[in-house]
Amino acid sequence: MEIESITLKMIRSPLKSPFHTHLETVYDREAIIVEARDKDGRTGYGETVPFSSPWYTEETIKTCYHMLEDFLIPMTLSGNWEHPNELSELWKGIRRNQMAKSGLEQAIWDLYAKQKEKYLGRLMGGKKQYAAAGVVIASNDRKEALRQIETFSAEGYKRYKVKISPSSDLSMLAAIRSVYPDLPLMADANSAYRLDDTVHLQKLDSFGLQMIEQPLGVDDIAEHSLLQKEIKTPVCLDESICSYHDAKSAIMLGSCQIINIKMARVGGWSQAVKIHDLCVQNGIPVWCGGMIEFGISRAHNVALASLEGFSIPGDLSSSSRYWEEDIIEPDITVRNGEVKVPDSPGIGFRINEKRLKELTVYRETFKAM
Ligand code: OSB
Ligand code: MG
Repeated sequence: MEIESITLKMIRSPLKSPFHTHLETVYDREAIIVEARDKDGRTGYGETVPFSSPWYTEETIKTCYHMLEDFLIPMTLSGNWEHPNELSELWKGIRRNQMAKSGLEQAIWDLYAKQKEKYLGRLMGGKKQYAAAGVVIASNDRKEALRQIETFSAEGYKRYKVKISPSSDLSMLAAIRSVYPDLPLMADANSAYRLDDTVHLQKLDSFGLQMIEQPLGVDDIAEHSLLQKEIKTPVCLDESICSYHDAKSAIMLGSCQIINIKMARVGGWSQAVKIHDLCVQNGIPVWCGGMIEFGISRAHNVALASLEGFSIPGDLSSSSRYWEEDIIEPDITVRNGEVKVPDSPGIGFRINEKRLKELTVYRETFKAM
């Protein structure tokens, strides 16, 4: 594959409302849009989605920019490769830095799919016409959380995820269950508990949660296996799964019953699909996790969620959940709890160039020699 140039656009936008977790409250979002162009002027788009500070993973917008500018882009423009499938191998000398790799790999896959005139999701083996959508309630205020559930239920979301921590979990879940006894509900702990909290976590079994996401350490696999044996609620791993090897270890040890696949956290499309296939072989249902991202990343997620193993609704909320105006057209919209999977070439959405330009604070183009 020949790539003429790669452009990085740093974008910034406030969220419509603050996103609260026990680790951080996010008010503004930055991202690096990656544009890969071929000699015929076709452009593929990717989105690099770390946060501005390293509270969720170790990567940040600046570390990603550094990795892209100084290593990944020069290697890709000068490297000897034919197919986007070979990028993981080309980049294997660069340890981790999954989110930086993911944004660039996405742009190249989108370009490749556009060259082949195929929808990217289909090219990756996706067959679904609709992807089931869930939404995240991220407020520490119980009244506000209930208000959000009521607002979002107009779109018929098929799964509601609430952020929890030891100080607020029981009161928050009891408040939600008293109003919505049958709501498809799950809880995301973002690593707020220790194995010593097992007795406390057993109390959450009575809330009929679909799962508890990442209760223990961000890089733990072994202790989750011990915890899963003591609680009835299925454990789902998020932060702990950064590679195929992590997923394999978690499955071997029985550390979880469900895996959240975030393309950005595992280094892009090829790794995400490999983990998906492993989970399907082992009977582990997966769902597509979100990163409070802009539309380009969400479009890649919709394509990923069109694969058969994504049998649980993902973090695929509508553009209007976070943004006054998104950078893609049309918006991502959720109807009756589903996003229609597009079928036009590449990511299947156009770019809202005017909005993208408004949000761009810095841009740089790298050309092949
Ligand atoms: O743990 O899944 C998480 C957002 C930022 C960082 C971590 C997480 C999240 C979410 C997804 O919960 C929210 C979304 O994109 O809708
Ligand atoms: Mg999570």
